Amino acid sequence: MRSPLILRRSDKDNNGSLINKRPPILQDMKLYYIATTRAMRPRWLLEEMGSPYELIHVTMAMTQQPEYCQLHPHRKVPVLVDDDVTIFESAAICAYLADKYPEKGLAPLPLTPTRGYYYQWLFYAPLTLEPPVEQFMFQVLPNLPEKLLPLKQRTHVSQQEAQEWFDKVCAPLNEVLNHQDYLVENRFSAADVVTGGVLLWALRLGMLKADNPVKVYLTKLMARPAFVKADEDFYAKIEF
Ligand SMILES: N[C@@H](CCC(=O)N[C@@H](CS)C(=O)NCC(=O)O)C(=O)O
Repeated sequence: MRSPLILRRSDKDNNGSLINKRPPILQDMKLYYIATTRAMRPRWLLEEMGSPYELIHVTMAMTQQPEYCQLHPHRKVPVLVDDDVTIFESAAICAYLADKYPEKGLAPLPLTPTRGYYYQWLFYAPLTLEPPVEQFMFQVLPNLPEKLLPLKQRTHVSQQEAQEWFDKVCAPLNEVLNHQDYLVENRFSAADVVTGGVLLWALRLGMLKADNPVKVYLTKLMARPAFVKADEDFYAKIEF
């Protein structure tokens, strides 16, 4: 299996420094996808970029095929295949896409102070905001298939504890969004897509109870045409 990010030989000049040989071609992109999952997040970002990509609908059964292991070591979605690069982890895919197409303006430039805040929220979403949402989900959807988390390990946090935990990790977001529309310098970025994807789960699980800045923020994100497109099959029947 290829490592997540491999530079091609042609990407380096004789001194070993990175050069941009040719503009990347978006048609090469393939997103391995199951509706309602975290795969919606990179799909939303691809829609924001407005360029063609191929959505490969897989089922949980298809991820059990031996070949799928070459795409994802834990047989999960999403996976992005971009020419000779294969990447898993939804937030990493979003970061990769935003950097690959800087002209789309979905990430602040590297080595700028703004980039630091962008990283902060990009990592906050899957590492700090999502865990209580996942725990809550395991309580309300106890039959959810998750290969890496056996049922017996899902019950250590009650629904109420997960809610309280979530409210706590939402507080810094409410603080920032109280005076700006987007997380990073008030400009829409891939960090909003990843955060919005987590908050979307929270909303649909009934965890966003108060009419606070986070809820207003999510409502605005959900009105974006790219979001609407990426969310179109939310009510599709999922095959396991
Ligand atoms: N941290 C990973 C999590 C990937 C993940 O757990 N994907 C879920 C769908 S949201 C999956 O494929 N679950 C199938 C299973 O575990 O059987 C990411 O953000 O991409």
